[in-house]
Amino acid sequence: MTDTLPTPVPGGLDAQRLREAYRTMRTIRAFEERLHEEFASGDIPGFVHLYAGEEASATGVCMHLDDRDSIASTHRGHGHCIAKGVDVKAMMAEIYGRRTGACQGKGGSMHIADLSKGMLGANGIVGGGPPLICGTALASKQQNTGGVGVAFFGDGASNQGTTLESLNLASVWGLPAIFVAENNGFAEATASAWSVAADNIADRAAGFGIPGVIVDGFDFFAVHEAAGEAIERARGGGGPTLIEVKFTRYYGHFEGDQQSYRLDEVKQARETVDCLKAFRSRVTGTGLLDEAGLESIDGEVFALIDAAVAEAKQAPRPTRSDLETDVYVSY
Ligand SMILES: Cc1ncc(C[n+]2csc(CCOP(=O)(O)OP(=O)(O)O)c2C)c(N)n1
Repeated sequence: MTDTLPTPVPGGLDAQRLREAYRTMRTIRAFEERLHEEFASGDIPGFVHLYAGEEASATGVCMHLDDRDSIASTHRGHGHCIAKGVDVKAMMAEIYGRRTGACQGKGGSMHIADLSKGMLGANGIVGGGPPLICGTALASKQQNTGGVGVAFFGDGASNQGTTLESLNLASVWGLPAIFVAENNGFAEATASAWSVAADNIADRAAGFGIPGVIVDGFDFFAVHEAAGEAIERARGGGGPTLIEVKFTRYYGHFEGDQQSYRLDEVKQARETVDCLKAFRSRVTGTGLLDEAGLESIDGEVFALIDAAVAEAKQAPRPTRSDLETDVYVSY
């Protein structure tokens, strides 16, 4: 297969960028599926919330971002971290609570951060991310860096005062901020159809005088296109956008959740609309990439995840004296 593409490329992406998109989504899926198995063995401390099923959102958005840009995440943050370029081995070690982890093993799954990558942190506080992004977007605007801030948050978080206040501030200050509402249908066991007072979260954008867009979260290309428009507008001084991404999460709210509140929607989604399957069929069907190339990416990703788990299990745990480091920041 050559890099000469015979058919129109979706989203204007060339073969290399398409491979990148696939690798990111595959890495997130493999990371999460492996954690699902490993968590059951009891070696991983704390809570783990998996992002499997939602890969197209983090990937489609973060492919437009660079080092000037920052993102704020949620308790379901592994996918956002991977898509923003956080080292996968450091993430795995962090989740295992090891000293080699992204935060020296002190944060765990819900607090992975890497400021050098503009990843402000996974966040255990529902609705904690949007205010952070108003801060970084204001800084980008004042310093004229061209950078944007992206807040990912769930349907549950869309009802938090912090999120609504942030939408208002971002609008009145004309901030280069993008709000990505990841509506996976549930906040813990509460259906968004019951708890969100609007047909669509994106409809709320009108109340803040900003554009609101709804996208199919299983379709990487739809997310990529909507995010591209919003980010370009924000970089050009056009202010914030609210994007609602609709999909389903493949696992429970947290690992161990019995999921008695839902039926067979996951099985159906995996079979019919899965983002990786849809991506594969779109790019191979049009002759842009071939199956062999995608399978070799799969192999590389699985080897990376194997190595990440093996190294994390071998790595030392933080010591008692580590409790006293990284408490204060020196400027
Ligand atoms: C301020 C706050 N309230 C409640 C919780 C408990 N809690 C953790 S996750 C969660 C549900 C969040 O749902 P959503 O925002 O839709 O994200 P999802 O889990 O679906 O990705 C809740 C209520 C919390 N962590 N923080």
